Amino acid sequence: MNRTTKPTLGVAMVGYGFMGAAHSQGWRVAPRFFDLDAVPVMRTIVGRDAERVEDARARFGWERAETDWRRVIEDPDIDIVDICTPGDSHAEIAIAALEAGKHVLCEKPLANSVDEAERMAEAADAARARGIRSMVGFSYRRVPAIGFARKLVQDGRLGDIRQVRAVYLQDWLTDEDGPMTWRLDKTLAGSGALGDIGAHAIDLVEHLTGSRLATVSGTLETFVTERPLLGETVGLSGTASEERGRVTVDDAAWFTARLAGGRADRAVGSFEATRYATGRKNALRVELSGSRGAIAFDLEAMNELQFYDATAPAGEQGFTRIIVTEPEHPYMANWWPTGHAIGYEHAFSHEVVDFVGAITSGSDPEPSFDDGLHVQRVLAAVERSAAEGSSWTPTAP
Ligand code: SOE
Repeated sequence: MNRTTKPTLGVAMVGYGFMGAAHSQGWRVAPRFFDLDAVPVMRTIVGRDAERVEDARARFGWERAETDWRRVIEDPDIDIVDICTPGDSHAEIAIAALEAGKHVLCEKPLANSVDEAERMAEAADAARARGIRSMVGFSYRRVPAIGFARKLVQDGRLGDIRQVRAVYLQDWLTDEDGPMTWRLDKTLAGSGALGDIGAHAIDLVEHLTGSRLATVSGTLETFVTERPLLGETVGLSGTASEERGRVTVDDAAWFTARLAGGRADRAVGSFEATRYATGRKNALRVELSGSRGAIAFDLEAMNELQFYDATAPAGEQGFTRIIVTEPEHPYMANWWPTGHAIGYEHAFSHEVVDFVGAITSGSDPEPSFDDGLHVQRVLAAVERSAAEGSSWTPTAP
């Protein structure tokens, strides 16, 4: 099909912060590098501040700017609603969009509470019956090294996975005078490091192994309970104002888990999520230890995967550093010649490719809102366990 004769899908994106920038890049670039069966058209960007959203529109290349998300829900030119707002508005926007027949891509974590996530999953089920698709933006599933690792697991190259280790380490809160941002406010973010980055670690382990975290036991900690209020946003943080506010979320979360089903049935796992890991900028690390082999991944070296083949002759065993930049690796054939690396933003293009692919082929994209609901239940179980003194807490309803 010629690009100019392909059907189009009108996209509206709600939110224009860090994630709005990343998603804009995904929508813009994906149809230029991948042969999609429908071309997404960046119609409308939505944000509450008229001046800022207009600025974002011009910078990211959207056709129109709106200050009320309800306008795009009513707009017949919009087929897809992409939600990049803080978690407190996910449920309301997603449910309204699904009921209006729009496909919905929603940033992670799916919601701020299990109750909201349940209502979103119900709306997604009802919409699915009408051919409307929904997906959660756990973008790291779309890193080629993760796709490749998953294939090794599925092909049985690790055998039975007995132990998993997953950490997500950042350090942008180590400065005690760093200002409050929405990510430190429970009413906006739902939780702290646990939901913001721990959710990625949970999703990635479940995606790689096909297993579920069935019970958890955890602890949460808030090191700095008061911070200056935010002046101007800069990156993840910003400038400080004179006034101070209370931090209402965890700074760090640790938990252990027992897994069930999939390749890591009856495995045990340890998880850590923190924004106080001095010197670690964006280190999402996952290690899976199995009866036939092991893998280790670190997002700070995202084009690499470490693979240990325990079936190799004894004298030749050792972790092999595989550079995941070959056309044989997931998504890579559409980018650069062999050996040329990709970066953080590419995962958002891959997310668009997979979401549009599901819409045009009439299949269900993953992670589904049900998957997002399950992650929400794990987060809630960790919080309950921490409140009750690290007791073993089931994640099932
Ligand atoms: C901030 O901690 C953050 O931007 C997360 O919100 C994202 O999900 C992660 O991709 C990078 O870090």
